[in-house]
Amino acid sequence: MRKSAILLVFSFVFSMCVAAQQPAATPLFHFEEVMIPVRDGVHLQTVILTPVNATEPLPILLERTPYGVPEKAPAEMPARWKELMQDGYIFVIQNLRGRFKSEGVFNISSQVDLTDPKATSETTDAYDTIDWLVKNVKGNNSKVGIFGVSYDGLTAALTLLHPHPALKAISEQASPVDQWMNDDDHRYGALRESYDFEYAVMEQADKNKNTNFAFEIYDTYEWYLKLGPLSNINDKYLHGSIPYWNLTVEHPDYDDFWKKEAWVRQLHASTVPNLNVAGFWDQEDPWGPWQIFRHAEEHDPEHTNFMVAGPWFHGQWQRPEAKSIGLIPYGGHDTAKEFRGDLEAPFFRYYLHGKGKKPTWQATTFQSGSNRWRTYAEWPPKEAVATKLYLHADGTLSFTAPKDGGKGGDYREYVSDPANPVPYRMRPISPTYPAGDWRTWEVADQRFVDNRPDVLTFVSEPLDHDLTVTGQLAAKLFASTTGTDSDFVVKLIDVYPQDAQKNAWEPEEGPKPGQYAESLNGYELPIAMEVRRGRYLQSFEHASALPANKAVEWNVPLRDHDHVFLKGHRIMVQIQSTWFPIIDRNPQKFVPSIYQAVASDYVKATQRVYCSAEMASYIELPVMK
Ligand code: PG9
Repeated sequence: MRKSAILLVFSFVFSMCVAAQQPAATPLFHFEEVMIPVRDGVHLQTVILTPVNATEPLPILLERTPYGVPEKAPAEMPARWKELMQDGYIFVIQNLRGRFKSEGVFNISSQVDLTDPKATSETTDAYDTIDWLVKNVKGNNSKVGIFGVSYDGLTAALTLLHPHPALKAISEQASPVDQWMNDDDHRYGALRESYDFEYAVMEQADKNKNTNFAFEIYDTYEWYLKLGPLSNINDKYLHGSIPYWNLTVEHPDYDDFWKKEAWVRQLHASTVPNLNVAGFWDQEDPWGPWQIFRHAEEHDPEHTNFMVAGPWFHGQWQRPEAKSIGLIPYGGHDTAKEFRGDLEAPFFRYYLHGKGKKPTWQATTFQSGSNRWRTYAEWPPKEAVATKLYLHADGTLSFTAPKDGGKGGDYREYVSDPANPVPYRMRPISPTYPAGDWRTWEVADQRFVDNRPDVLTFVSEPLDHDLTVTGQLAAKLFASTTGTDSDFVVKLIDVYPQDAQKNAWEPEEGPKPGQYAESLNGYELPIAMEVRRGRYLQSFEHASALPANKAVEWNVPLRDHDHVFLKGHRIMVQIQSTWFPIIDRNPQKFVPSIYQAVASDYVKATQRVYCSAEMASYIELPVMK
């Protein structure tokens, strides 16, 4: 396998390392690199950036990353620090154990055992690092904050389990919490094939760099299809060389390994003030921050647990600007600058500088559709009423329950063929990280699958008023399969009117290739999408076969959202049984472990979704009154 370094993968981390094109007149930071010792004698490579113009002791803002620390001080202020630097911080960035010059072994799975005094983890490494920093960094005010996005958010969040007394504020942003249940690697046990495999290679193929797997075919849809059964990943390519992939394969079910990895199960209180941040269209970790928020809510007498969410892709709020996602504009707002200036900086100012005011809200969102910031005294807001949007057999959607003998019969059906799976985004599907199209796939116009016979579409009449949906969404299906295992994918979609973008037909500068295809007219914007895997409907711990040809109930959680379906828009639901290669193909025949399935196990199945009075299928929407 050819390995090549990726330079721009996590640009929110690296922008500060490499952004400088023109040297500033005076340096902004003193740069120091140290090796910080932790309890088992391992030393962690750490960079300390102290503002040259500091006039008083400053708090430390720590970031712990597997992706590499800066090699020199930034010559220009990184965009993501600008708002923070109005208050002044000493920035400290550390490579996790086993990455780059940090000693020890890197584990992608974050197991934390606080009962074993000898065990080390990202929780203990952070604790020991903070202890060292407050004692050794010149000019610090003995207060530390920790923050970061994604893996860096995870390492921030893990400090909640045993915070150092000097740790006064955390902002975990897009942290995963349980990689079997959701986020990067699985969805309720269904493997996120392309992500899990490509990420494990990226972080474990070479300690000293981030490695892109060298696909010999550009369209990874074709590559994964040709790959065949999952066992071929090790047999043909990795040969057991990537520990995290081996662990994934060895633990198909929700066993003790994954339960220990699910660190959030140990969190039952708000232990340190924490600003949780989530993206509604986060293509990697949309779920974890909400779980951290909910677990900390179990005991939060001081009200120090906060939630911020917006219509962002993974980490978009830390980009230099965020005025749109894909083709969807944010109504003139630069939501990244507004997030940092009005939410993140004041949060750290209050807890680390002792200035300003504590947030009065529990949740703040940038609501999509209406494009405005909203604050909520509690989440989910009490005003939201669970409302059922029913699927009808004639392909319509409405708030009226189906009646017996309704138009179109009792069900709709399609044939799901693992040899011809539905792509999760328009082909060609480039390798996950190197190209930018991965970031915005969750807002891709779903018209690209409209004509497939294995995708069911249900659509409402145009709305006669705005419909605001705030809180947790879910789908409940009655569905059957002729197979003995199966997946159901549910997509809730906001369909724009045909004249949404009035000038799209006559662009001022003249039509460009592809321009009409990119119009918002009739756009099918996914609001929520999720998959459930039949073998785990009864139990996550013990996979079991589905009864063939029998309708069973499928609960498909669709996460937290805050969206306004505008007047004139229509609501659509799409249902399908493959979503490839983001989700591996279900053989549709029950086998004890899909990692051991052979090619002949992958069979066609006929899927039925029921829409009768007895077996009504619906989406549950938290509608704001
Ligand atoms: N989503 C990535 C990740 C986080 C934590 C564990 C594994 C992967 C990331 O962007 O860092």
